[in-house]
Amino acid sequence: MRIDVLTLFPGMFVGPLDESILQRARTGGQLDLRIHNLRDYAHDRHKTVDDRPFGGGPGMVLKPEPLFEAVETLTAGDEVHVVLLSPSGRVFTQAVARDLAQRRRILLVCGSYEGVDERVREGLANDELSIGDYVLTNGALPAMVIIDAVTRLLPGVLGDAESALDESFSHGWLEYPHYTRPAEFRGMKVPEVLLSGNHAEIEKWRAAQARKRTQERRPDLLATAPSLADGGPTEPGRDEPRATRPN
Ligand code: 9D3
Repeated sequence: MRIDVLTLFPGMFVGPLDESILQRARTGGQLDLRIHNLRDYAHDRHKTVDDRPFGGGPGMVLKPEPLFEAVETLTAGDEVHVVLLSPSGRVFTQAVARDLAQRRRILLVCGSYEGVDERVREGLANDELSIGDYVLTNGALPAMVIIDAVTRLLPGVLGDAESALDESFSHGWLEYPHYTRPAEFRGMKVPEVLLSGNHAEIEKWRAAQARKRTQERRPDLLATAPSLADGGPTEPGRDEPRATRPN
C-alpha cells in the first residue's frame, strides 16, 4: 500500500515511523510511505500557505491554492483516497482502519491549528477524520496514529503468531488479566485457577474477568459486544464506517 502525507511539519514524521513494525513494513515493501511538505507547493516569494479569515476573527486559515496543487500533483492519473485530518472529522476507529487498509493508495492531508479553507473539504477530500475528542496542535500525530493502525493490518506485516493473537482479542471486550512467572512476586500471587491446568475453568475465569473489567471501565462497549451465549466472537457492529464521499 502507498500512503502519502501532506504536512507543514515533515520533521515530526522522522523517528516514529522508522522503528519497530512500521520500519519492517517499509523495508519489506508492504508500506510505501511518502512525506510531503505543503510549503513546497506555495509559489509566492514568501511561500505563503495561510491567510486571514474572511469575515474576521482570530487566527489564520490554510489557503486553498497550495493544498489543491499538492493534492492534484500527488494524485494525478491515479485513484487515491484523500483523507483530511481535522478535529471536525468523524472519529477514527478500528473499523475505519480496516476500511483504509483495503485501499491501494491513500493521501493524508494534515490540518493545522489554523483550520483549512472549506473548499478543501468540498473539493478535495473524500473523507474527514479525527482521532478523538482532544485538541492537538496539528494533524501530524493523528496521521502517524492512522498510519500505525492501518499498516499492521496490511497482508504480511504481522507474523502468523501476532495475527492469531490479534484475532483472539477481536471480540469487543477489554482484555482479561495476564500473568507470567514468577507465581508470586512481592507478595502478589497469580490467581490459583491459572496454575490449575484446568483449561475449561481458565476459559470461564478469563471471560468473567474480561466482562467485569469492560463493565467497570468501558460499559459503552458492552452495548454491542457479543456475549458468549450469543455464540462467541463476532465483529461488533457499533463502529462500522459510514459511507465516504467519492470525488
Ligand atoms: C479548537 C478550535 N480550533 C482552533 C482554532 C480548531 C482546531 C483546529 C485544528 C484545533 C486543533 C487543530 C489541530 N488538530 C488537528 O488538526 C487534528 C486533530 C485534533 O486536534 N484532535 C484529534 N484529531 C485530530 S485530526 C487533526
